[in-house]
Amino acid sequence: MTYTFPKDFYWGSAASAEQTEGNQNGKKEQTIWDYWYELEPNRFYDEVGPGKTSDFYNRYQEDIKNMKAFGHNSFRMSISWARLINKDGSINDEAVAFYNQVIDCLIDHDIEPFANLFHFDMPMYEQEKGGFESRDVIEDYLAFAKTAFSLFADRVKTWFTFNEPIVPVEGGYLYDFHYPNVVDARRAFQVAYHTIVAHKKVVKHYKATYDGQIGIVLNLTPSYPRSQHKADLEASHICDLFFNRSFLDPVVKGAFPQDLIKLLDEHNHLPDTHAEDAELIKGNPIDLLGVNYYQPRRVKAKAHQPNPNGPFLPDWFFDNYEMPGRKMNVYRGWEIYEKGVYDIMINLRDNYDNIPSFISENGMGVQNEERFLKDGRIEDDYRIDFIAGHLKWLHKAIDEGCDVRGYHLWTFMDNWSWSNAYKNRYGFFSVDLATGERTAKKSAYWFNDLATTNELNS
Ligand code: BGP
Repeated sequence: MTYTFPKDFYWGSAASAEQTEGNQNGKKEQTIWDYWYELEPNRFYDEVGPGKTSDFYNRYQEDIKNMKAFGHNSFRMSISWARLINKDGSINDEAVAFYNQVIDCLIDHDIEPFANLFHFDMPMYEQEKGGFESRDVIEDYLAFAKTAFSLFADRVKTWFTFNEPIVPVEGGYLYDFHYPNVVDARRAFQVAYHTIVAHKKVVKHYKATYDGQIGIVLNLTPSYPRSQHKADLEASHICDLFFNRSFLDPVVKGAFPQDLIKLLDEHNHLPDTHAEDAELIKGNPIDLLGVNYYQPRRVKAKAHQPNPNGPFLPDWFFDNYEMPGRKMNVYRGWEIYEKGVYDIMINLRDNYDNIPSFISENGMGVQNEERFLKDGRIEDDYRIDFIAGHLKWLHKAIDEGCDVRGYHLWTFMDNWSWSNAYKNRYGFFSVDLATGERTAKKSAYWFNDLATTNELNS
């Protein structure tokens, strides 16, 4: 069967600054990752930190050439705040030169640059002020965004304020997998709230000043209940409120879900707000939503009542559910549920005004991928099946009227991934970490056919 995708569909991949550039390359301030790795290297897989990346900083020309040779018409990068803005607030000219070269190189290769302003990489000098717990940091982020726009928006026409903004909230303030390793829901909700205010301020400024498109990238994990029983449905509803709608509703609809406000109020966990925020949040909608989708969440009613004296956490209200027979990516331990992309898009069509969107990350992480090496190339048929499976459902969503503009894989070449370092490989290209040599996997060739014909044959 042949599935034809809309004309001008974005085909490409995504990456982020901290995960690819190499923190030792060029002048750059420390991020929370650089700092945390120095502090606790044992919290990182194999004790590998952000100094050992795929070295995009020095090899971007080769990588962009490969992107072109393998079907990319677009690529999402991120601009590192800690690289662009020095601790004293001045602009780092070396960073300006680097990002100019990367952007120009992409354009020379007919690849549309998508630029994201924040991908988990808070500068340490901002974290010392409290990170997004502090309102002052919102203003600093706005200043950074203004600088990035003034330098690059003449050529970059698609911008994102944040990648998966809920992840630093979960990792840094609820579940201890990002610095500053706080476990405190009140502080977490304050960070989330300020992130949304920061997003809105940047969108407002961009729209008043530039003519491109601006959006945000959210990891939408549809929440499926174990059964249709009331308690399971309620558990799933609350999970959805916390992990999807907390960001999706304000950025698209301009309002937090009433049920979420009520719940936080009942538990005395509403964040501090300023009166002028209401107007800002109500307005300033995005133009384009990036959807990162890896796996669904399956939940059930809580088996035991939480200890009312224990720390308040979203999972007071639901338990995770391991559905028997679910399909797994056994190489990463995540569920594979291709129909999830369809459910997300139908929800956006029906409940979010059919906001223009695209899949900004989807991908299959594989541990010890060398085991699939054959004659010098990784034969990643499982990744081809994974992408094709999701694309079929995406195609069905498009057929049914969803405004889906593209598909980006996570990621172009195997890269360093936060505290998981190089545990899970996701790329179209493998990278020899000793020599830096890149080798296209089988999926890269397959993707090239798909992207250049705009047709999936499967
Ligand atoms: C996404 C992030 C990426 C990347 C990916 C893979 O949530 O946006 O930055 O890290 O997850 O994650 P992991 O390596 O943990 O499997």
